[in-house]
Amino acid sequence: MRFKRYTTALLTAVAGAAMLTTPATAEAVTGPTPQTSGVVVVADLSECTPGWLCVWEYPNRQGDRYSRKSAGTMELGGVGWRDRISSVWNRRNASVTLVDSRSGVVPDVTLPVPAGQLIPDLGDVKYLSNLADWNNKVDKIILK
Ligand SMILES: [Ca+2]
Repeated sequence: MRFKRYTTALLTAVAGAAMLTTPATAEAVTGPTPQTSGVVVVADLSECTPGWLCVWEYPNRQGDRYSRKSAGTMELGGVGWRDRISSVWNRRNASVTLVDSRSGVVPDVTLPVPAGQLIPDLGDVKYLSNLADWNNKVDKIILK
């Protein structure tokens, strides 16, 4: 069983400027954003900046958050997020597709998430049958 780190929902950063302090080439942001000088404002990890896709390790936008803005494919295994996502908020202006990668000749299973959609709990979203759900299944996300 994988160890899940629980972080506080608080981080110290200038609200609204947190993403702006991230270099343009760094699309992924996990956990606390580096503190900017001078002002300390509480930002909430359960929030998601408009224009970004945000995912959380627990339902209802709790726990660690991972975010991305630009189009492309996020291979979650490389960043420690495979089979870990429980909550999704697509605040981009384009859809994303959650993918559970299957092996061999079994096709991947996908779940489209339209622009603007919040899924508080992937455990409430059926996976293939009524016997399973999407909680902790996502291996890859395709951002259009
Ligand atoms: Ca999976």
